[in-house]
Amino acid sequence: MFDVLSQKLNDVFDGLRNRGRLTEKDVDDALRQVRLALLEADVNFKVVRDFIGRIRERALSEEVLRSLSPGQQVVKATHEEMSGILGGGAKRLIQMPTPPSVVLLVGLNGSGKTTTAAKLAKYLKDSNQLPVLVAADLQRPAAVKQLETLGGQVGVEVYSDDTSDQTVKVATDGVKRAVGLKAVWTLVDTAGRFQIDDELMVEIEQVKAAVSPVETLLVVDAMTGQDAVHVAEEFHSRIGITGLVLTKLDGDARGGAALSIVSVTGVPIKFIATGENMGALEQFHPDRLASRVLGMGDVLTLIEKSQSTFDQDQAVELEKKMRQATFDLDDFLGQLQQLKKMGPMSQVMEMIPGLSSIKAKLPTDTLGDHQIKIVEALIYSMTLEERRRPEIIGGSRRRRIARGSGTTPQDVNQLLNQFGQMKKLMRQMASGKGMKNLSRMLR
Ligand SMILES: Nc1nc2c(ncn2[C@@H]2O[C@H](COP(=O)(O)OP(=O)(O)OP(=O)(O)O)[C@@H](O)[C@H]2O)c(=O)[nH]1
Ligand SMILES: [Mg+2]
Repeated sequence: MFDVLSQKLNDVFDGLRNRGRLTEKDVDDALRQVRLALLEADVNFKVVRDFIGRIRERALSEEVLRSLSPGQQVVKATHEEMSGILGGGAKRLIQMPTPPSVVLLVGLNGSGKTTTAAKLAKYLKDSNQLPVLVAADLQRPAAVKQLETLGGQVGVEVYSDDTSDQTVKVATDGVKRAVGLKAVWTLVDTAGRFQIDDELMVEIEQVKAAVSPVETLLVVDAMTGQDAVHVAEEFHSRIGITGLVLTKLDGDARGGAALSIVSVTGVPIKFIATGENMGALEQFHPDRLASRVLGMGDVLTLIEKSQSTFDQDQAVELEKKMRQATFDLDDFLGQLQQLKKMGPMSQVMEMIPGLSSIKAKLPTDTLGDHQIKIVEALIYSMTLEERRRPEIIGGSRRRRIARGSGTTPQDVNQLLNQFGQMKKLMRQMASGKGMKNLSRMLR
């Protein structure tokens, strides 16, 4: 997410951080580069102008210039200002005192409404708030089927009515169904259009009047850059939206939409979507996104993701094995599979402080998904006995494993060596000498 922008800002700030003192010229040179990087990322020019102005003022204050680490202070000011233009604190979904709260999903064709509706259903269901999905897109013949399939995947009921061609009726019946099921949320998926047209707006207005949604979420494709900002302005002035969902931030979106849309429309981003799978929806936290863009990592989201994917009992069991140094290749395989569930490695790495800038410098796919696949293939080609006691793997077993996994005996060796080192480290950690060795390794 925002790779190019993030890389450029990191380069500018690395230059600043390393300086003991800053002059007005240093600040202006750095801000000129920040300004260019933002404009190249397709951020609205007015937003950039105000943003740079505010950072300049803060950076040139006595307080910053005379501090011990002026470079750090400028980075801090940039982080705060960036969180600010992204909307400040996180904005949760508004909920009605009497359920079900209705959420209407609107947006242009292909922006990701149907996918987002299903992801949101999963998100709410996972936090124990029963949702019902309503298939109110009667324009595209396959739309109802698509929502039913996705609803099936996430285990949420989908209300549809193939006898009706009245969007308003389907939506209101859907809400009734949710009442009957004592659901907490009703998520209404609506039809998209290729561009904003009157017919679309009138239909949404009618549905809105009929079901009184507490939230009208506009789903926008972040890849469309500045256009996304215009679309949001139009929708907002016509029907009034309460929140935004930015989708496809995993693609090569330059980030401009995210960084301009809140300032321009005054509507908060509530969720961001970073992939096609049903888990790829996050509540939006402006400060965390600013950290990611500025290469400071996003530890909080990483922890939340790992908490939702890692099984607590399994973690306790693993810790015991590590302490007793009985952790074997089979356990290792299990760990890798859990890690994979958190999303593509490139996204996971972005959230680790310091790694996002290293990532850009690594040859593609070191530590990546491809690497994990090779390790998996190697372990799958081993017998259970070999996974438990890798020391029995000699020359002929090594050749067999390499053949079975489409790798070379050297790859087998490499894995065994790395695993051996890892075990040694675990044993040392268990005996208390670990931290010293670990810090030596990391140096
Ligand atoms: N990479 C990526 N793809 C996404 C994301 N969200 C949606 N998509 C894909 O975008 C395409 C369109 O998504 P839909 O959910 O069908 O979009 P829609 O707005 O409902 O489309 P219409 O109903 O035709 O207007 C699908 O192929 C989705 O898988 C995302 O966050 N990342
Ligand atoms: Mg759709």
